[in-house]
Amino acid sequence: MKDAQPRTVYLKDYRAPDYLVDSTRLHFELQPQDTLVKSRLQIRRNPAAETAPGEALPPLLLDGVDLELLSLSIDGELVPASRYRELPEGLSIHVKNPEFVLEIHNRINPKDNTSLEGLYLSNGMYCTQCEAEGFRKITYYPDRPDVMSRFTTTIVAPRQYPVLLSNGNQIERRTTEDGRLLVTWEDPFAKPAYLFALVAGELQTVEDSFTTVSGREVKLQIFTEAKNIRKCDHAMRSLKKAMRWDEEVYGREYDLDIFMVVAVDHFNMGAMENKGLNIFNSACVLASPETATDATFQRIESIVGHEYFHNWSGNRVTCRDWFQLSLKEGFTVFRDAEFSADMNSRAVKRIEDVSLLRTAQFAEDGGPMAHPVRPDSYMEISNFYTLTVYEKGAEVVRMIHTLLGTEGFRKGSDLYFQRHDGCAVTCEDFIAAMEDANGVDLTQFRRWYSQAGTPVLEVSDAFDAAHGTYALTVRQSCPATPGQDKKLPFHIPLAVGLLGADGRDLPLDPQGTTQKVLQVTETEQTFSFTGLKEKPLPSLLRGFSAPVRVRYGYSTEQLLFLMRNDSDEFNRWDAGQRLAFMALEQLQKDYREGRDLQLQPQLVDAYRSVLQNRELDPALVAEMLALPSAQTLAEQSERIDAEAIIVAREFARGALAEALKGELLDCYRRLDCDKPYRPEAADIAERSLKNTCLAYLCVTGEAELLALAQAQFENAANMTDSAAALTSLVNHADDDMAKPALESFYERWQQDTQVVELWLGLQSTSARRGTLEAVRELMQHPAFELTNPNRVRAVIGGFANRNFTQFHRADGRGFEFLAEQVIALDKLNPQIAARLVTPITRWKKYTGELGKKMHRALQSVMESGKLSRDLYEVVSKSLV
Ligand code: 0A1
Ligand code: ZN
Repeated sequence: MKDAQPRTVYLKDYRAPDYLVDSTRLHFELQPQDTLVKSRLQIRRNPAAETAPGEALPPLLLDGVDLELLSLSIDGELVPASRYRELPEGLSIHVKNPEFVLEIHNRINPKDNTSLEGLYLSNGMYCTQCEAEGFRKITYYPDRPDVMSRFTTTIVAPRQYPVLLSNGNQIERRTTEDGRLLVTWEDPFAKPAYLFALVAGELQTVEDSFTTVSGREVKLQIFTEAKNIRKCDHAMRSLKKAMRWDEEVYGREYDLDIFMVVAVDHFNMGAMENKGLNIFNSACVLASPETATDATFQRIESIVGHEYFHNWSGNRVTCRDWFQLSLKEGFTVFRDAEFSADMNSRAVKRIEDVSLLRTAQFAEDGGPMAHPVRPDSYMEISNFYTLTVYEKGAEVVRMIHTLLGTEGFRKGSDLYFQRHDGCAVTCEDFIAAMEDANGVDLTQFRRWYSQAGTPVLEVSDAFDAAHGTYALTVRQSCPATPGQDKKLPFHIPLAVGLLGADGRDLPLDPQGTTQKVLQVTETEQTFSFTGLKEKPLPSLLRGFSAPVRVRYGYSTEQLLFLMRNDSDEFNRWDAGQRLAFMALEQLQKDYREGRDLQLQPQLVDAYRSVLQNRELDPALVAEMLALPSAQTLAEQSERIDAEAIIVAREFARGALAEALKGELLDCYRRLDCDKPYRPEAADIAERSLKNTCLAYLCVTGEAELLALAQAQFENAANMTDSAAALTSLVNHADDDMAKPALESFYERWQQDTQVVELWLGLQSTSARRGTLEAVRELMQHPAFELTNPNRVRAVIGGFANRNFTQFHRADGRGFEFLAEQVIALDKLNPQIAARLVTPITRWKKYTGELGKKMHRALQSVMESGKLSRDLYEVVSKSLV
């Protein structure tokens, strides 16, 4: 292979393609190390290309990586070597006519392809991953999303592969003269190469059907290895729900006669929306009550929805170039979040999403890889499948929804789909459709797409008792990010309510409205409310109406009041988080200054009343009882003092557990019942609260309480309860108790891929001392495989991302370990290596020796030799 060179691609350099491909005919003869690919492309000069008329025809540029070129012909004649050039990552072909047929034969090696891009083997099954730039690892092609073509695909394979799949409809299936199976698929919709897919294997299928709103019957199929066939029901149910929801909420109907989903064990991401043939990481589609937790059930529902929704937001209307990635991803994440909110508890879904955004996306936005929702440059596009593009992108779409209202937003999305169906477009086109359908001006709002960084709102207020007016003053700012020193003010929808002394929402106008969305557009702005008899307490950024930080000098009493009374459930939770954050800050300070630690009694009382509140949704209670994670505390600190964070948080958890033991036990006992398992919101909520109580109880380390976990572990009839109990034992019981539990769990589940992954993750995230050594040992376990991203994420990712305590051990060994693994992985799978390195790229924010050790570990990666383009981009940008 020719090594990928560092290069930077800029949005400003975008040019329309010189040539279009009207049809693409592919022919595969599958062999593990020697797959033959023949492609026949009907090519034509792009009338919209930007070269002047009369100019000579430009060369045809094709992308190609890790390919062996066998032959090249144009209109039936072999192209002589003098008419084309091999480039480091493709071909440049001299062109004589504005229209021609190009035929290419090349060879690839799926078996040795550990990058999991292009065509590869996973447990003996062939599968593909082409987004973003994987198709170029299959054959030479203009591998860019604005080249859309009609694909016909023939697959020829030995008879051990009875299932041969590709996009669209199957139009031919026969045995060849030499006894192989030949199947042809035709996709009637033009699509970019990144949506191409091929699967071949010995697979079983679960079938169902869905009748669309206009009465068309669609065949639904989920393909997996035989052993997983009983784990497909939940995904199938989720798929049908998603199909109905998209018809009802967006008026979008499915467009092919068949929709297929395939589960594969080796996959870099969660899943992929290939037209009519979604390919899923098996962890994101397979579930049964005995083997999957509630969290997994919910994740599957949302990912199945996400990929299905892409059929319109991504496939029918796709991206012009990869800088527009959030066009499809931000919009589709917003769609899947609303779907999940409609299927489950809206408030809890919002809390989970905002927690992720605040910990991980805010950290990204404040780190060395910060970039706008629509980046302006990249070295390797795979590095931009980020929380910013996905989650912040979804928040940006949500803000448009908030600004336009449900109906206005629907008018906008209808116009967007109508205008751009079958086209490759930009974020600008999306906003323009929203504007045009509603007669609004979103000029300033567009800055959310071009400016990086998390804005800060500083809010202050004043009450004029004589006139009954209340003034809220909002100042916005946004920290500098790489390449962007100064920012212009954003257009921020700030949802607010005002609480009276009785805890009720005050009317904000004569109509009695109790919540308003303030349009914050200037650096400093004052909003007035009239007709008030008393100074109200503001409830700010309700429902997290914008991805910003809000600063307002709430007192402890005011936060307690909001926690009890706010009509906005999200803000009730958020008040609790702020309160806990203040308490934890104080503890950190006390620890640093050598004082005795003591938890604020008000916090304990607040948690007690939450725990005893039988009116709240138990899932919300569970969320409210959870202290902000160490990661969240780190993100919110100006400089991260890892040791102080760990000590403060552990102390607070211990103090809460001790003080609330009785109430926790009552609650645990009340909810600990034998119900048949259903992954429904109400039951999930109860299990969530019960297991939150159990976790606190085990923090005490008391034998009787650990015995509860032991008993739950032994008797659990579902994986949620079993895994929760085992987690508590692993974190808090001594070896005599924890080890046998871990062993028996493995013994029982060793044949189950998904449960083994859970088992690995549960150990790598253990807060006990010695986890690093245990992790090194786990890497020697037969269940570990460096070429399987799920195993890598469970063991190495779990340790580096979800084990703050042990990863940040004072001797820096955690960082050294990560650096070592990243270096090794880069040779196998650059995408995974580049993602995995993230925790040590944030070295600048750490105080003292730890920051230095982290920096040294990162440097060791850079100095280890030649890095992939993926890893090079992340490491080089983080060292400056
Ligand atoms: N479009 C997919 C995400 C995806 C991106 C890249 C992949 O391979 C490198 C795989 C999947 C989604 O949003 O679900
Ligand atoms: Zn997506």
